[in-house]
Amino acid sequence: MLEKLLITGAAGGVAQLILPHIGHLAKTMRLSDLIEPEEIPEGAEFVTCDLGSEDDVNDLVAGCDGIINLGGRSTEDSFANLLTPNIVGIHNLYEAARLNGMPRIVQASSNHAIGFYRQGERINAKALTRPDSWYGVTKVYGEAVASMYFEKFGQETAIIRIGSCFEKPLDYRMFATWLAPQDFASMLTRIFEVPRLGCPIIYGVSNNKVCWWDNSQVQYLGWAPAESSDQFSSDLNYPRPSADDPAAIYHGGKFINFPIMKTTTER
Ligand code: NAI
Ligand code: 15L
Repeated sequence: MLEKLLITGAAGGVAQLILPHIGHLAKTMRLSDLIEPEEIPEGAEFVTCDLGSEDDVNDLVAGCDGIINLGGRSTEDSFANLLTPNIVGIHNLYEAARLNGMPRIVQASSNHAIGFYRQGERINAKALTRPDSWYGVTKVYGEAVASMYFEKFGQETAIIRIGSCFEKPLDYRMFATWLAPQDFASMLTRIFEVPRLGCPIIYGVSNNKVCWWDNSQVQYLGWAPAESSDQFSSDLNYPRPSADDPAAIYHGGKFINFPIMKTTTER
């Protein structure tokens, strides 16, 4: 059991879904975000922290022996808006970890790091990245930073290419990409239990009937998802996307067609 587990992005959707299932991981929890979460488990502390502030992130990480990093922009945006949370923030987190005893890190990567693969292709952890958006590029960067800190310093990270972690699938494509919050929680349990983690890439997906991702490279974790999106097939009658819709062609679905977004601060 960990002494103190840090969870960034604690006010976000994924954190709020998994928190009820991961109380057993640590004696105490330190939650952090830009904004206060709706639910804070009893006994947990909350610290407001912008991942873009190197000093604040260093203070945040100090004293923690495990980190689940869920904070950041979680969808496509302009490069300017992605830069601080997803690029600078990752730098700050890994530097803070290096300077504070190298707690094991869980890094929330995304299927959008490999979004340009076609749905007919089943890929494993060795597949080259094929990001489908600037957001996906920031996730590839996060994976690269994790790899560099492992090779250089032995910093362990579980890189999770999360599919779609919601209470239930929200559209037709998510029947293939859905990750049940309970399965994410059981994966986290194994990640913090295994004596040696290394720096594996794990596809965060439940035991869905249709699935494009192969986790055979991480069998050593002893994780097997128990849930399946099939349980919703009689209730959720989402229309099947037409054959020329990216949601029917690519792993990353609609992200493939997102335009390059600009903010007023960019030309
Ligand atoms: P979310 O958008 O609901 O939560 C992200 C949280 O990060 C927010 O509460 C936000 O306030 C916080 N945040 C943003 N900028 C920050 C900054 N500069 N400093 C500190 N905190 C900041 O996202 P969600 O769905 O909870 O996702 C969590 C993580 O998992 C994200 O990294 C996302 O990219 C990743 N992910 C999620 C998937 C999903 O199905 N929900 C799929 C693939 C990846
Ligand atoms: C993600 O990376 C996003 O954070 C989430 O909101 C969903 O869009 C998910 O991917 C998905 O591909 O369904």
